[in-house]
Amino acid sequence: MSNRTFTMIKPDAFEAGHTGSILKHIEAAGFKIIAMKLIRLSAEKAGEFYAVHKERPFYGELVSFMSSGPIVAAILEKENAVADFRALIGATNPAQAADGTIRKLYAKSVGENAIHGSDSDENAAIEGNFFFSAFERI
Ligand code: 3AN
Repeated sequence: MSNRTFTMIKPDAFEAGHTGSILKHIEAAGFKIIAMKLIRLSAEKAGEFYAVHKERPFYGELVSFMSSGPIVAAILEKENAVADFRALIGATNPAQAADGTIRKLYAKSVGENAIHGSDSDENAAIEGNFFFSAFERI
């Protein structure tokens, strides 16, 4: 069980002005912010981040969406962080997300789904390292 996960508030939620509400939701659930930055990914960087999905039919759409505007990237800390954060954000498809989850509240569609949460301890470490160097974390 690891105590850290990685998240991104995606371009749809940032553009709609939901960043503050989403961060409030995350902190209220007991997650501590360890690192955070507002950044815009190039298509190349977004493609690199989502390289595991390269063969999926939605890869091109995903890369172009994730580079379409600013995102907020952050490393979060809490006991059982990965699983608890996945529960907090809800299902990938907001139509299937449980009431009260971040995706149920703020996501528009399966593609533009407001927020990312790492799906394993291993990926949480890889994704956090993709965005942050050691001196950028508290
Ligand atoms: P999750 O983010 O819930 O772990 P994954 O890993 O299956 O979901 O997919 C990664 C990202 O790819 C999702 N957050 C979503 O933005 C996008 N995505 C997943 N499935 C689809 C789809 N059917 N059509 C368009 N985009 C999708």
